[in-house]
Amino acid sequence: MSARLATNDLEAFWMPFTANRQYKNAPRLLVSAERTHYTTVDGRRVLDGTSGLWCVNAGHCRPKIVDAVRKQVGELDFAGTFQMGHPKAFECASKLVNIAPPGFDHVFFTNSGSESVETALKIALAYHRAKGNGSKFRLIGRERGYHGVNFGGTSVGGITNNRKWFGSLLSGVDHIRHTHDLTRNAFSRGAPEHGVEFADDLEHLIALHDASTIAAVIVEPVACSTGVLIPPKGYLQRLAAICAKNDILLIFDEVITAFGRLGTPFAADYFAISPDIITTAKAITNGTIPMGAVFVKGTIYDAFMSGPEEAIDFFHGYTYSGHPVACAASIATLEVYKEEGLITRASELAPYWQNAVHSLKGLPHIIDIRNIGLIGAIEFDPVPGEPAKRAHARFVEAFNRGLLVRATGDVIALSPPLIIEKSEIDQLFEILSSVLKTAN
Ligand code: PXG
Repeated sequence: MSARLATNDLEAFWMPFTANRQYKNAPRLLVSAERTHYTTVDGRRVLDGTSGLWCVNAGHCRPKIVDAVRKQVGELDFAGTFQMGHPKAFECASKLVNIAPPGFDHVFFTNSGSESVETALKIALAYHRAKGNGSKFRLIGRERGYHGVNFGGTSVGGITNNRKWFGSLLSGVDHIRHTHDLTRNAFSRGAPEHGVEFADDLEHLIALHDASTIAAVIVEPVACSTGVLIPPKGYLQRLAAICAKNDILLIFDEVITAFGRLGTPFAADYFAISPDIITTAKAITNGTIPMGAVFVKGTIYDAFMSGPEEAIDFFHGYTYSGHPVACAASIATLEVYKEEGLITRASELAPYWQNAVHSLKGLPHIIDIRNIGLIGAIEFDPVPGEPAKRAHARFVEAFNRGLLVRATGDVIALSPPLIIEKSEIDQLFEILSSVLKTAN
């Protein structure tokens, strides 16, 4: 352990989603970053194959964003947005709706993906009530879905470990099945052929609960945290049609897919689907400052504007909704995305990326490879009785060899910054294949 580490006790920080004791026995510490690379505490350069945690889409420490943050924090460090305002929040919201899919002309600011999800669920419930449909109270999620860690998101989420510790969660929640079907779809390139009928699960829940009790369905267009599940062809379209027919709001949780991950501004654009609400966070500020935003259509916003003008229209908000520094970071981020064509760059790189990801086929223990946009996933057969061990070992070894990947269950997920060059994609897969060849 370096002298610098020895003087810093690692105990105090209870790390999130981490095996704390294992980590603290053999820590991995990052001390700086630039563009596509991190530097470790011992001075090694590590290629960032995950854009931090799926958020640093323009690459690290981009001067325009850094300068905007520096300037803002010295000019207006904080101003609330409850019955008050500051120009950057309005400017940021306007710029965001300018790149949003058609009809999404309003933005509610939050500070994270989890808060965006809570906000979206509350908007859905309150919307129906405002329209006189207060009996629509049920929220439908999907198995293996990840919608953050607060109680609403945990309730509609579908990852067993994230749920089972936390009691009864929200009432009035049900789930449709996930779409992962390796028997029919293993090694699909892009969207898998089979599984459109999984969307019909929603019809079954409507038959069970009645549409008059269902407020909203929330799904990730591409379910990333659970190990990258790509929607089967036609699946999202069918889900959207069932929602529209039954006055059920469709919420796309785009915390990962928004801002260019698939090569379009939003996944809604990529799949040519118009949901009712879109949740975002992460790349909205390029990961620089915590921020989230919920995009809604005018029809939803207007439903809240029907009471007396002096009455608060939505009893919800955060101290830091529209924080000036976050807004400055987001405005600068959107400029960088625009100047460098990053919102669509993944579509240019996608064919090259797809070939690179699938070139790993045949290496030991790989049971599936998946890709879409600038996302890739490699699934391993689990070590019997020790789920997640295989992917974790590969993650550690890749880090030791200069590559950051994300291990989740028995899947390694890849999502590099959208500025990555083809030569760096080659490097990424050279390191990864050398790891996969040798690991047990
Ligand atoms: N919704 C989705 C779809 C997400 O992916 C959240 C909500 C919650 O966002 P916050 O900002 O509250 O964490 C997420 C977050 C991973 C990983 O490696 C994914 C997330 C977070 C951390 C790690 O898969 N997604």
